[in-house]
Amino acid sequence: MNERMIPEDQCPIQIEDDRTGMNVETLKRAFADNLFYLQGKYESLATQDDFYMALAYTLRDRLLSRWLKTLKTYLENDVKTVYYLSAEFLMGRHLGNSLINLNLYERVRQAVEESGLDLEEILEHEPDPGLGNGGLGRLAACFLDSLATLEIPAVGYGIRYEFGIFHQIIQDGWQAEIPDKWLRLGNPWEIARPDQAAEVKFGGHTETYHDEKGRPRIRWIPGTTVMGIPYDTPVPGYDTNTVNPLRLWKAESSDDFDFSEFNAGNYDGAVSEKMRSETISKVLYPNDNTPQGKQLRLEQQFFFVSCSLQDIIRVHLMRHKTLDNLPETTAIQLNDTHPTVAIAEMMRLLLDEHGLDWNIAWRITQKTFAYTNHTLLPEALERWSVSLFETVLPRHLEIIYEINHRFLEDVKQWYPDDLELLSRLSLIEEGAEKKVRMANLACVGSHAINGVAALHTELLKQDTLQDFYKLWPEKFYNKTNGVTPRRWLLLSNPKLSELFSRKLGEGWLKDLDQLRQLESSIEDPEFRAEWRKIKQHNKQLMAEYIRTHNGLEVDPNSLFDIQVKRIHEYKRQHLNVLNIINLYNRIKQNPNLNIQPRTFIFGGKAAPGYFMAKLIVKLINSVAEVVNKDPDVRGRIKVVFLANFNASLGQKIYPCADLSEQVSTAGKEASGTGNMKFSMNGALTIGTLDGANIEIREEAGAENFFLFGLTAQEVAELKQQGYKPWEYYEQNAELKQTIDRISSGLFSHGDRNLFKPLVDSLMYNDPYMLFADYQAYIDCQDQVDQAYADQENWTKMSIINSIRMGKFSSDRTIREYCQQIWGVKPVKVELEEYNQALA
Ligand code: T68
Repeated sequence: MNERMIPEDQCPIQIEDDRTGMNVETLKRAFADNLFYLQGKYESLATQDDFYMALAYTLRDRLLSRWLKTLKTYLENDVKTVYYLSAEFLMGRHLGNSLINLNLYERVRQAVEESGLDLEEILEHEPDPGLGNGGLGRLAACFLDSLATLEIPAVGYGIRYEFGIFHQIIQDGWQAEIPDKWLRLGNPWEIARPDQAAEVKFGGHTETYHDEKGRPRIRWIPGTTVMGIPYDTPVPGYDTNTVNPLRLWKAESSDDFDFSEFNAGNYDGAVSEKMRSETISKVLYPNDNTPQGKQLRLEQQFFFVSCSLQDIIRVHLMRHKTLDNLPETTAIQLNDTHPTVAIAEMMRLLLDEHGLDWNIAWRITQKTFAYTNHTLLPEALERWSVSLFETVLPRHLEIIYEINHRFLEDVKQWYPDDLELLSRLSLIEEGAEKKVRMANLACVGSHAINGVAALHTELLKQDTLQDFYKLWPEKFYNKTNGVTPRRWLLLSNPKLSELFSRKLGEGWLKDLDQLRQLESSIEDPEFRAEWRKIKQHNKQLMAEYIRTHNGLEVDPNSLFDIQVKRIHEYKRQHLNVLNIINLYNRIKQNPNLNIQPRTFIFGGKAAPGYFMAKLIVKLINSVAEVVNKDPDVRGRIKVVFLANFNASLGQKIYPCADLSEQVSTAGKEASGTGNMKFSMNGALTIGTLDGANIEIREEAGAENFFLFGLTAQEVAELKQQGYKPWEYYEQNAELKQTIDRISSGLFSHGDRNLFKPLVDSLMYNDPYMLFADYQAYIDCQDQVDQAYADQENWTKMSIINSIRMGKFSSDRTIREYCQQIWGVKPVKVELEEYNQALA
């Protein structure tokens, strides 16, 4: 029969279409087709990179029907949407995640195998998109996964950095940085949407004029304009049809190049403006927890904020005639203060571009925005110099002054006579150089303010943001962080996940509390044996990784003691090192010392301009060099630094840990999220009462957690009294010996100066109180050693840690944001019938 004659209601859509089909045969065909037509390669000449690209396109095709249907559903139903504004998204590799979330892992493995290839090897060829520094960027990525999984209409907005976080290599023990060319192969996951470009203004000046009704208005005459081109990446939920967009903006010049210059023969001048515009989205600033007050950074922040707000308003106006009801369709979350200029930009758009009056515009703004704080370190709070602000964003500075004026007038009414309070609350910091306080702007312009763990929120209320808490206690919320169990268990630890699913079915993946049903298995020796076998398997994989990457043999039966996170003094990697040196000293004094063999593993990047952090990297590697080759140690302790810690390396590390090091000075780590990933994968924690450690210990039970150190309050009190680190050194023989060994040049080929800055900082200042916590930490490590000797009991504690971590699924966190802050509800996405049949 001729196909054209079939009536439309019996549409002959090829159910097993090469772009949607989910069976092995179709997947194989699609893979071969993409290799030929998109990569332009014969199989015989294709590289692993080509195979990766072909497979990525195969998966992207299967996301597209869901993605477009999701968008259509949202538009048709005029749903309230969450817009998550973040300067960073550390998404991790997409391919494995898409396989998991579309439930295609096994079928694609088979299809690839039948094509004569190895899926695991292909997965390793995806560049890890490193568009973030650490916890804050990765949190944004976990949130997007949970939002899609919970079927919440949501868009992530950020910057499409051409270079992400640098690639770290170790040379002679030092960190060296290499640019991250993650777009080198092309990016198969993104779709450019130049038709939805936005124009962003910079610099220039403002002027007053009168509108058609004779009202005075302000106009911004910019010095330059830049185009923002959106690139969309699909974010699929797990086991649902929802696919939300991550929309990242690339900066391009608004004119191709200057033809008059070009025609006059000035070729360089003709392209220079274009190059300057494109610099804006060129590179991610590699600092975590320390702001860089550079003009380009402010330009980056404003660039993506302005593009995103124009986009949000455009979409709202497609369905509504007015912006008065914006808060009913729109919730905007500010991921730290990095996007906080959005409050001024929203006011500018409403006032200057859409002609609203101040009071209405301000009500809309406050009801739309919410702010998450991620740090307690005072030096990490962003403050922009007023003069820089005036140069880059003259109109926004005027608006901020006006917000401040009106706000301080209110405060004067509520608290007459308190001038100190007024100066602390002001959006402008007075002094030699005036500064705009971004956290204050975020607090004033938002209806909700949250910390990321219970202790952190308490400290914000009592300390960092206490004045705002006094004004508006009802604005404050705690939202303890979480991580997605899809990436951090199912994808990272397939063997453990298989065990969970065999015992419980697959419900735990969307309801992590279900793992608690395994409490009854803890006493089952067979279950424990299986648990140990899985951990052993994961440790073996890591031992192989270390052999290939570090050229070092480690014993998979030794205790894997791991600290991976950004290198920062407050995170105290050097406290961990002091314990290693102390243990080394003890072994040297008694070569027959009876200890459990341990492998100390470190990983993490130091900000390139952070001297002390880089010196800590060097110290770790220098101690490793001495310890690893000393015959007296006889392999009982080994020290490993894994270069270039990132999301994909994390997926290999968390599952193999026995012990997770979470040793920050109490009151300094806002939450931590690595602590959650380790615990879920069955590591025990040695940690302080800091950030989310406190809540992890509550869930796991105090008896299953190695606690040490001062509390946040004790830290504050000791500082108040006058902390004298040298007294600890003088009174503690082991500590003295440890420090003296560093100073003696033992770890620096006799160079007594190399580590002097680090030693001096500890001896005479010790801002993070390593010496005060030293003995407690050493004693606690001795307890770990003894506990590990009893393998049956250790296994019980490991199981308990893992199965009681339900609270730390980012699904729980996102549900709380949805209900308490955003007021958004799930929206079901139904696929067309012919696609449903495929699922
Ligand atoms: C982290 N912050 C917190 N900041 O340190 C961590 N900062 O406790 C918390 O768990 C995590 O956020 C998620 O809430 C960061 O990662 C940065 O990376 C950063 C980047 C730029 C400027 C300042």
